[in-house]
Amino acid sequence: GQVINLADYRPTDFVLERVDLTFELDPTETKVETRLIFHRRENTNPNAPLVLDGDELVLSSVLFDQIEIDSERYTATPDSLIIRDLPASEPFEITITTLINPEANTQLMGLYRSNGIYCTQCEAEGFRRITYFPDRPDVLAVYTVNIIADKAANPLLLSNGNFLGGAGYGEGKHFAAWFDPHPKPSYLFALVAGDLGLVEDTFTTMSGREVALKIYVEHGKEPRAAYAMDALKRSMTWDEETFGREYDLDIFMIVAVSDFNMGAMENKGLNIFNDKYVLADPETATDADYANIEAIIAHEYFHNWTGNRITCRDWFQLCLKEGLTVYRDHEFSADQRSRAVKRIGEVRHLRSEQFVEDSGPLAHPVRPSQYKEINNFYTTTVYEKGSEVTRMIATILGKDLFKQGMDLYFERHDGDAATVEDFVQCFADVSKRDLSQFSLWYHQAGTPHVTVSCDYDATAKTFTVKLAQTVAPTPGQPDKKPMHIPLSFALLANNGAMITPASTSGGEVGENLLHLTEAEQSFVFHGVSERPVLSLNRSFSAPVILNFAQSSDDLALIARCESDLFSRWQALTDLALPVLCEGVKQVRAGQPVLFNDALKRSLLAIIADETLEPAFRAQALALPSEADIARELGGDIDPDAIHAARKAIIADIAIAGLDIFKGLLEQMATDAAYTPDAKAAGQRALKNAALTYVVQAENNPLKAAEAYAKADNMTDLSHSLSVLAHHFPGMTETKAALTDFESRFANNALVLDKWFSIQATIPGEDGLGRIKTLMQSPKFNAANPNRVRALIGSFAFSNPTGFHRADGASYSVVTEEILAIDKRNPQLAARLLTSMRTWKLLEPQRANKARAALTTIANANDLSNDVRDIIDRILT
Ligand code: HT7
Ligand code: ZN
Repeated sequence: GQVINLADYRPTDFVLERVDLTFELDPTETKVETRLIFHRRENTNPNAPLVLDGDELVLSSVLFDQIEIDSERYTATPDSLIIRDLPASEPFEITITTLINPEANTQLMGLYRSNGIYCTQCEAEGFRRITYFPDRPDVLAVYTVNIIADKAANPLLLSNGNFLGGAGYGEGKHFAAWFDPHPKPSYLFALVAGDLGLVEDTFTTMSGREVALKIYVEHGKEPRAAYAMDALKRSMTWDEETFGREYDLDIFMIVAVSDFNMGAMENKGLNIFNDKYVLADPETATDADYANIEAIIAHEYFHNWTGNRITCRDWFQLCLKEGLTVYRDHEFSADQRSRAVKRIGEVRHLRSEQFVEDSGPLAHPVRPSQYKEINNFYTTTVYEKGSEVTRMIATILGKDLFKQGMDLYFERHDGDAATVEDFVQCFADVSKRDLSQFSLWYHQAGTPHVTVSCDYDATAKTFTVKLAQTVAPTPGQPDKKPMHIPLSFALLANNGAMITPASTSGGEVGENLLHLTEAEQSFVFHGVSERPVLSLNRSFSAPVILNFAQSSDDLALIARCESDLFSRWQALTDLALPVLCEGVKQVRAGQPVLFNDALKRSLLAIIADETLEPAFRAQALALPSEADIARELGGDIDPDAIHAARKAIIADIAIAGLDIFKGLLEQMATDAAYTPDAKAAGQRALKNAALTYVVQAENNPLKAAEAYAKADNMTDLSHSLSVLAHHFPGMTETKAALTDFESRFANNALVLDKWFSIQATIPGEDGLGRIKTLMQSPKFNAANPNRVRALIGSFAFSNPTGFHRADGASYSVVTEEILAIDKRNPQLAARLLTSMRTWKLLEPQRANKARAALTTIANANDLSNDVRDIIDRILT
């Protein structure tokens, strides 16, 4: 594959004025007629040919101003159509007819069929699989779409924008016409046809316009779309209230399909969703599912302004829409739920995914400057770190200036295909701040490390905080410059009260905010009359790694007293990680796992504190994961030792706190009917966390089996099932529960995914045999991405002891499967392959086995561009 460079960007030679598409739908031979009106851009080469993108296309005909063109005037391959001898200035019309086979489209890019429904996925470069087109995000045009199809099989014919009309069309067929008045890039095009059930509502916008809201799902699933509809209306209200953004068409549609490569897609006026992120009811969806649905419905809706009204000039600017929109959906969820608990979840996710990406072979800047396969850049760096960068702008500027900057962005760039520089300039303009150093966050890959040391001078009453920042080299970026890092802080007195210093020197200090801008910088707080405890990076104001050897006493004080709940959780994590890492050493040395009481005391005090919300206490109980410990260790990883150490430490805490845990099991139980709100979900989370500890203290499946038997919602049911499966695999109670679950939900694909995933993550080397058996099960369906992610993805990403078996056997099986999947769905295969991005950090025996398996992939013939790109980067 060829490298695409940002530096090579230039506008197209031709300006596209309008697009008229006519689809004659057929499962295996769909005819697409594309009428395009162009004119040559001023001051460009008058002889330049028109170069259109294609991907696996079959051309049927090309017309110029409605007359068939001589074959010498154009060159067509499956991947491009080049037309020569075109007018120097006046507009002209090109009509192209292509033939495509939606049924055979297993990549799920372009027009494909999912369970008998025609649907499209055009981002990033899927439109070129439908027709020849200038398929790039800076080509914006107004679209008219005509859809002709068999009426009985496809009563529903949908596309972007507003419905123009429809009628019968010959024998057994009908047609519908749609017009989208908003100029858009091709990646936002969508078409859906088929037979679906409908859930309807309306929304009145802030200016009083009524918008029809329609969610289409498979027949019979309509009741499961009620929560998605509710989340949509709340999102629309929130965007009006928070960002002043009003919806701009008469209709907003969501279609849920069961085969989808990602979560959802923000096509203008016609979002297409993975049904996992639409369908929910208490019997089949967990609290986490509800929260994800709320977040993703919001995310796609928010794209209407950040992505659609203002789109990206080129795919290097992907974070312009994705990072910003993730920031917006994070803020939405924080406002709808508990802000602190939401932040803890975000940071856990950022560290476990993005920090890992940023320190390994796939590290890249939030705004990359080159790529080989754009599909591989829908990463946690672009999305989640991109969101953190936006959050830092908000932190540095403060709420009001941030709002002014966003308003200016919407005003200045509405209708544009914009760049990251355009975005940052809006904030520089409203704040009169020079944001050039800050912009390094977009351009430098790698997570900054900030080393912290403190010194209190009782005589001078000064407290000095010395900070030093470094960013490790990343692929293609050996040397890094110091960044602008906004660190929120508090100084705590021994009684937990906040100390306000008389003055501060050493650099810019805002309200509780240190602006670290130098490689090394000392901030001095004056007039501090007792030695304070420094709480740094409150609410995770900057996505950095702090190297700060705080004493257990100081951490315990923060865990007990900080008013910022995030920092209390962080202090607990900082108490736990050294204990867990030491435990790993002890296991590897064949010693018993022993640790001091500080962690236990702080943890039990927090979970017994009834003034704290249950959801927060549940987060505290979750302790760092095995992946968190591996990251902290940083190399020579032995997943078995990590698992054993963590298990021993949890068992010890479970025994010490058994009475508290048993009390919580009762206190958090309720007879009230299930509701998915954050408060009720928090109580279930704490109850279920307590259950996990109780069964480990008692080393007996009884309580989990009881919980399974009396569960009246999917959160409790799936949690008790995983406790049984993960802690008591093979036992009678576990087998009975797994069989019961399978038969109860045999006809519900999304719930069966949970059944696959729970079993795929049972720790231990038997995991491999288990997933091999499950892959043979008639219920496994390698063509369905959700099922593949539930089984193979869960095993590779979330079962460290099973996947990283010391004999390397799992690597061979998974890599073989990746090669098979690559033939059907390269995007899915490439994503699964990223599970091996940390192979070099494993202890040598496993690392060698991993390298051998990866080399098999690298040596395979006919790899997709997607997998080739990832394997080349992972292996170097
Ligand atoms: N903007 C959407 C990205 C997306 C996508 C990208 C590549 C291949 C398939 C895809 N489906 C959706 C989703 C979003 O971030 O909102
Ligand atoms: Zn998005």
